[in-house]
Parts: sequence; C-alpha cells; structure tokens
Amino acid sequence: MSELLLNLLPTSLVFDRHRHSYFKVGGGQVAPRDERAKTLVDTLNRDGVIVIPDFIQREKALALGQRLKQASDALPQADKPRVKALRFDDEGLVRTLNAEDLDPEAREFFEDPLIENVAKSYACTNVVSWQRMFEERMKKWVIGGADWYHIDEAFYFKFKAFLYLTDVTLGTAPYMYIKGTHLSAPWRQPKELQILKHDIYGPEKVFGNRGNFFVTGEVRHLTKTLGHEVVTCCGPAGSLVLTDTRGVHKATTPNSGGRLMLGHYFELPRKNIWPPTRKNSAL
Ligand SMILES: O=C(O)CCC(=O)C(=O)O
Ligand SMILES: [Fe+2]
Repeated sequence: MSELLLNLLPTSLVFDRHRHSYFKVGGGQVAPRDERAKTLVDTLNRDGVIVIPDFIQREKALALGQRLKQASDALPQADKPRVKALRFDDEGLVRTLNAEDLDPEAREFFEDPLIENVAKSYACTNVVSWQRMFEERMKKWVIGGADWYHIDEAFYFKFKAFLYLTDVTLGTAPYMYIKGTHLSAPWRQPKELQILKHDIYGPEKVFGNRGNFFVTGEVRHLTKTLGHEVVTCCGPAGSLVLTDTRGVHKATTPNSGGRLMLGHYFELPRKNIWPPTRKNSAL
C-alpha cells in the first residue's frame, strides 16, 4: 500500500470491515465452553471489560503476591534467559516476565482453561498466550506511562487478563476502562489511521506521535457527549479483570498504596496480520 493511497483511503470503508475480516484471519472463534464462559464473552462483546471479584480466594491471592514479590526482588535485572525482572524505575513499575516459572500457583493462573477459552471465543482460535507477567506498581505518586487514557492498538489484537494480588481500591492503582469504546465507531477512525500510519512509516513520516493517547476533551466527548460509562476496576485480592485493550483505558497512579498483579496477555502473532496485505486480508 503506497503512502499516498493510505492517506486517501476512505477510512469508513476500510475500518468498518475490520473486525470481521480480522477474526477470519485468526481462524474463526471457538464456542464458549459453558454458560459462564458465554456470559463473559457476551459481556466483553458489549463492554470490552469485566471484573470478577472472587476469581480466586483472597487469602490465597495475597499469599501468592507476597511469594512472587520476594522471588522477583531477588532476581537481577536479567536472571535466566526466561525469567527476567524488568525494572522501570522512573515509572515505579517492575515487570517479571515468564512469572509462571516462579510459582506453581502463578502457573495455574496462566494455564487457566476458562480464561483461555474466553480469549479464543471472544477473539479467535489463533490467539496465543503471549506474555505472562508479575507486575508490581508499589511506588506511591510515581506517574507511569499508561496513566493517561489510551488504546494499545488499532488493529493488532490484545486480550488481557489481570489477577489482582493485593486489594485494589481507588487509591491503589485500579485499571480503568471506558465501556464500549472497543467497538468500531466514527471517532476511532482518525485515531486508527494515525496509529496505522505511524506503525508503517514511523514518527518522522506522520509528523508526530503514534496518536493512541487521548486528551481531556476527547475523553469528555466519549463520556459526556457519547455517553460511554467509565469503569474503575476495584476489587479485593483474587479479583480477575478481563479486557480488550483496543478500547480506551488507563492505569492509575498509586496514591494510598501499591498494587501487585499477574498480567496474562493473549495476542494474535503480529506476523499473521502485519503488515496488512491482501494475503492476510486484515484490512
Ligand atoms: O496497569 C494497568 O492498570 C493497565 C496498564 C495498561 O494500559 C495496559 O495493560 O494496557
Ligand atoms: Fe494499555
């Protein structure tokens, strides 16, 4: 696709077809395995986010959080090739990759059959378990890069499952989501086009940033004018958040205390859809 053509594309024509053709590339969808999975998938289709407060027992989750924190603290920046603690000190964030190797209960979460089934029913058969992290956001008042509303991707799929390992309240870094913003809509089109151009041509060609962040006026438009509801995903340790991060969402700067969680990302491998061509027909 030439740059000129990309700029001239009638965006509604391209993007309205996107959801359908994208999931076709992904091998179709599997059926929800039971009524519970079906309810979760239906809710995700409508809202893009769901919180299940008692996915695992609170005490078990708290204990797992403490064990993982100890294990992660003991890791150097890059320990073994697989298990790595990535410390983003300026954002007050530590991400330990492949956290399933640190604790059998963490592995149990990453291999949970219900979550995998929901990912494959909501998205598509070919999504894979892509990133398995223990995430620490313990530093109060340290602002992180994801603390403003944004969408992760325009076309590339990310389905995320967060298991809270501390009690998450308004002051302890809840995940926030603007319901229904994962669905195709005219307001998404300029954003999607900017992200697409940025990902293909790089920042110097699009004269600016990736365009996936939202300023206050844009958020107001979504919530006040279009009536999308903001959900602040609080819950005790053991709560599970399932979310499609193509919708508008953000992290929250911790102010009264920190948050520990497991983060499981499912993705359709980028090579299957990227760059968009006639063959993979993602566009
Ligand atoms: O840490 C969070 O609450 C969410 C961060 C975020 O933006 C993401 O995982 O896509
Ligand atoms: Fe994000």
